[in-house]
Amino acid sequence: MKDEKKKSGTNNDKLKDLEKNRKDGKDEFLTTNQGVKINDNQNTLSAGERGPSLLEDFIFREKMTHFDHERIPERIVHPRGSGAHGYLEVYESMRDVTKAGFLQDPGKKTPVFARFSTVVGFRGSSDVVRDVRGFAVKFYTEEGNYDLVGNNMPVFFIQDAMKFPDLVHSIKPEQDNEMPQASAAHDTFWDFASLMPESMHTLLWVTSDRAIPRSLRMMEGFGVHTFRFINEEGKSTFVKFHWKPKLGVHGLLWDEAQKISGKNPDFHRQDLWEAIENGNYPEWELGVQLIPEEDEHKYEFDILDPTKLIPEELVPVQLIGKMVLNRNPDNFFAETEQVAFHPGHVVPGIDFSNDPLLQGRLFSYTDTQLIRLGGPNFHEIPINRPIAKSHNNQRGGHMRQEINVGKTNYHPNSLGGGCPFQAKMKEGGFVSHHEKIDANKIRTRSQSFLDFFSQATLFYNSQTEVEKKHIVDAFSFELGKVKMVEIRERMVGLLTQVDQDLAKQVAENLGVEYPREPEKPINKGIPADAGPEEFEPKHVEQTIKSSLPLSMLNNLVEFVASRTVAFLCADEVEDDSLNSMKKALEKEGATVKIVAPKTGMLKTSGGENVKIDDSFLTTTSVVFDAVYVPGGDQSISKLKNDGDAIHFLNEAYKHCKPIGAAENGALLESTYFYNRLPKDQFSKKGVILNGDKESLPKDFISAIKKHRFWNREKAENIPA
Ligand code: HDD
Repeated sequence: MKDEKKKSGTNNDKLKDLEKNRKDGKDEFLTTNQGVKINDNQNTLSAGERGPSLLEDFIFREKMTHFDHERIPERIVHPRGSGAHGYLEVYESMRDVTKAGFLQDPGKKTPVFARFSTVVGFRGSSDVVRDVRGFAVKFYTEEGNYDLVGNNMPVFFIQDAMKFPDLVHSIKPEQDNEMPQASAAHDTFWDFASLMPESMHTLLWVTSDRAIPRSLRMMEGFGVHTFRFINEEGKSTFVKFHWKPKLGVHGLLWDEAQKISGKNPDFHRQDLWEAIENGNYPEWELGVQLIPEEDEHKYEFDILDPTKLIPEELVPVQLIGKMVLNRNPDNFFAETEQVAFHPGHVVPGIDFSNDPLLQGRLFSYTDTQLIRLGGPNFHEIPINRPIAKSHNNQRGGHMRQEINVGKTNYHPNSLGGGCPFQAKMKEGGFVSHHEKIDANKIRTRSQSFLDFFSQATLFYNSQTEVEKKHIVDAFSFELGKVKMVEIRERMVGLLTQVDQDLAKQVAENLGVEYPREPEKPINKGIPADAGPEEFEPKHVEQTIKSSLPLSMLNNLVEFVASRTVAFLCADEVEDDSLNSMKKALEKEGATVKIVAPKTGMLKTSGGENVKIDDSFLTTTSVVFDAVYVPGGDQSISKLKNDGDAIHFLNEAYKHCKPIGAAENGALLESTYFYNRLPKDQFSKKGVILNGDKESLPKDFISAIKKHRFWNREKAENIPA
């Protein structure tokens, strides 16, 4: 079954291309790398039974040497990631604005490999930390590889690549003691941030629940920078790229995320892998915001500034295709680890803008692959090689795979018939956009980049009250971990520039003084010889005060498929209430897991044997989307005496998850919330009790579609 699923994705040119490198040891002899069959893989060659090992043991030496060299340096940022294969299918031709071949024909499918990542944590850290998520897609187009190397947030911390090493040094574990792991909640990061007011907009995104996604399948992606589309006539149109997930954007709660980190640090990786294995293929629509060149200076922000987004109310997102991920990699290292992305991998029809962050990135990515993958031939690694033909005069270098024939490795040549030829533009040769530049060489920041706060305010204003509260909590947590009071105070000072209430609440939680007069922001990022007024941050009047797509909760997508529901059971669980709910949920595509006091099998009241998926020791409420308690007096009375079962329900309640129970919720009577909640409030708060075989599953499914019942958050103060 699984193999069939995997093969369903092989119908694409890149997967066929990878086929020649796939190796399967099934029914084969064990050999050395030189192909010599191995007779004994357990014992080293030694002088006598109890004597020393012999140096001549080439089999042992080869095995051990390879093992000693199995690791490569992890990515300096985005080291922990998960990848998958799939395709992009275009809805409509984009011919008017771009000549990019893969965007010309409706229905055209282009193979892709996508990799999602956290930024800060090491390769072995948890998936569910508060962080930006990388969202990188490699398109294997017929005109060469195109990489869209984006994030799940549309803005970035800094405006100029010159500051990137400082940003990353500050947010990574501190240099003296290498703590903390996978977290921005420490002094060096907030010291940097408090001196870098341009970070404010991105910090609002990072303190929102966008930074703790429920699933990699449930987050948006953004190209961040403004790029250019170029059409056949050479006309340029500015473009911003978006990925919109079919399942909508959903977050975890912070308390939940921290607990999942302990219980299942592979939470996102596993969710992506299982969704694909089970045929719930993740999908995103590719969207573009198109900005005619004439409109470059039309907005109150600079479209070259990567700390700004273009509100969708000003430039709507046009959906031009969909990406479906339908096949897991065969080998994590060969594919997900060795894939090398680069924003500079573009194809004719796509070009760069002068965004100073993007310009710096164009240098960094090849440079980093040289150290990470060990030399200049990383483009030959199967996952990186294009399906388009590639020929040039580059030769040699570590681990060269191609055997270039003939005499010539230079251009121009006559001995090789002048091959390979340069391609004219009409033959598909890449020609950079003819942008006129006539300028002095200077190091400065454009005046149009100096509004650091207005879009942070726009983002905050666009959130629901629940989302605002989570932002306050996140700032309070992050800054609460900062030891230097001055840093906390500086951050509160900066928050006053965004929203007074936000600043006040954070100040209160931190126990620092709330400045009566909003503090003048500190701007340390300017040249020493510039006049200070010149670089004073500005607040620019915004065209819109709030933007609907910026809130996750205002854009809820209701679905059940691939959500996981825990069934709390013990022996003598009642067959009917277990099976009818299970059937109803599975029909909707949900995954049901039987959770019981022990693992193994349990016996239903009807004498059936049911496999237990997890015990209270091996799982916890935080990894589920909803909980159901089937009926059966014996089963319920056993669970009533099990503190873990009661904690499971209390915690699910605290995290606002739907809870269903047969037989009027007898087990729930033992929870903290049951008697504190007026009975007529139950269903409004997502606790579904009353109902028969038909209505109970129906109501429970409707509750699951809502995902969470925010009306209970904090209100009942659950001690779980
Ligand atoms: Fe970067 C990796 C996304 C700014 C330098 N970056 C990397 C990855 C993603 C991004 C998704 C992981 C790719 C993968 O899965 O292998 N980076 C971004 C975005 C940025 C950004 C959306 C801002 C808009 N990055 C940025 C700057 C620089 C870099 C300003 C340096 C000037 N990024 C790198 C890097 C990495 C990288 C050091 C580390 C591993 C790699 O490239 O392959 O070169």
